[in-house]
Amino acid sequence: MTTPGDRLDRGGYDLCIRNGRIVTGGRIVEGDLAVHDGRIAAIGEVPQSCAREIDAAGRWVLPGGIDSHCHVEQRSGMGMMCADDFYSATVSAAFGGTTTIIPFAAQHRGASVPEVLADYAARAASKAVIDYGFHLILANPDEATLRHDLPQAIRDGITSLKVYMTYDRMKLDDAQLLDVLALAGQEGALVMVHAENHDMIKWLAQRLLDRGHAAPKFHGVAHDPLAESEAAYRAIALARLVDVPILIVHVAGGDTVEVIRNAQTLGAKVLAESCPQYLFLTAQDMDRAGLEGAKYCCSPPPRDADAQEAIWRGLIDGTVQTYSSDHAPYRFDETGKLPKGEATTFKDMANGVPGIELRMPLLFSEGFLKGRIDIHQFVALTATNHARLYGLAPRKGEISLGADADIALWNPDREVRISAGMLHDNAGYTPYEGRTLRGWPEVVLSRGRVVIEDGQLHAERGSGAYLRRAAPEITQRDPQGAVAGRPHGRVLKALIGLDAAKGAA
Ligand code: DUC
Ligand code: ZN
Ligand code: ZN
Repeated sequence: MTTPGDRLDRGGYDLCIRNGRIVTGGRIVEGDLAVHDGRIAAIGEVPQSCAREIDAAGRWVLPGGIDSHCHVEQRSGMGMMCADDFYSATVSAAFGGTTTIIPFAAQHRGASVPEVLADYAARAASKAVIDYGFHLILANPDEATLRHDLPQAIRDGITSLKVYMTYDRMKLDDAQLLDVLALAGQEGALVMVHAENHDMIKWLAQRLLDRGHAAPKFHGVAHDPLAESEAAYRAIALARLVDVPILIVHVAGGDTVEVIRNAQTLGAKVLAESCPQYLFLTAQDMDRAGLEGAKYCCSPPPRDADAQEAIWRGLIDGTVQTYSSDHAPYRFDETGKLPKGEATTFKDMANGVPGIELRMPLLFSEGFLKGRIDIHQFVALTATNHARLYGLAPRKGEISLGADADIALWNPDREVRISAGMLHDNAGYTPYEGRTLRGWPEVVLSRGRVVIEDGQLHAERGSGAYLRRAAPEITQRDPQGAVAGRPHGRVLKALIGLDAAKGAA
């Protein structure tokens, strides 16, 4: 039980949140929380008065969310620029209860990793209003990158990378994936994989287009669930071959959840992420009049009600550890969804949906308040697990003494009818238009600063801080150096020279 003694500092505090329902360390504490110098300084009873007091009666006091998958000021694999910059994306995130984002610094072929990282760092520093780190998207794992640039980036705190198994401009073949995985294993980075079988999609898409099936709904047909589950299985096999953890991003299909669960049962270090679009949208949403369905096209695409149930089960039983937005905002015009106007086919349009602001409200309303998950699962899926997996714990993602005071006060009774006009991103539409959600993050703190209150932003452009991340916990090597579930793994690793990897026993 937290007592009045649970505090870092007995002096006057900068801010106190009073009478809230605080979720901390797997418990619910009814009481107060004090903030000092941007950090959580006391939890429980706070008898002192504070420079600023906030009454949280009837409110849940939760860690601010961490969105570990969002695309900001990024050119996509298809070459299109997304609609949000680091200002609009972080403002939108904060209004939705998120206080940390980890977007991507995206390498395209021909660009060097240091150039890419410097470019994203400069753009974010002058605009972000909440804290942020970066994953690196790696499209060109050549010798120089693998030997020098990538290890340097990882040591500089970019401790996770995303690789693609599809998209002509981004895709790595299996040998390249093995190179990246082996290097990540040596350096203690986590590899995130966009798992879709490129040739299956390309082959299906061409046959569909040849027959005149060009409408947005055919995006869902071309990106068959088997393309996803086959690639996930293959990515996991590649990762197991070199005994390196892997995280499958944006899991959409029920078969893919099953593939991941089976691998985990075998002892493989496989992690997974899913997103609102796979819980709250289906393929039917892409089947709307004209090109309207393009607003719901992302990759992998939303599937059906059975797949939604499978994703819920995966989130509930721990097969899927993180719930991210995969915010990929493209406007419904020639810059994104409609590059060829009325003649745009499903193959031409940018893939992605906006969701950075509604990610948490959707899960709070439809997951927590409707009883599918409890409040601790909500916190783990939206914040704590992201911090642990991406090297930000215990500073971020939890309410604990000494952690950054990144906090959201949720009013569980407030009903909000969703419309694009109330949101703060630049997509210009929302796939969740017209839905009514219950529960809303009314006050949001970032490092103790009140950044959202009374529906207003109170943070300066550029006041967010860059987060140099530690190694993800999962990438710490198994002390036995064995490949989980594969007894001959040690012999193989000795033969291929991976047993001498840094950090191995
Ligand atoms: N992959 C993503 O991660 N986001 C949007 C589209 C895509 O292909
Ligand atoms: Zn992806
Ligand atoms: Zn994405």
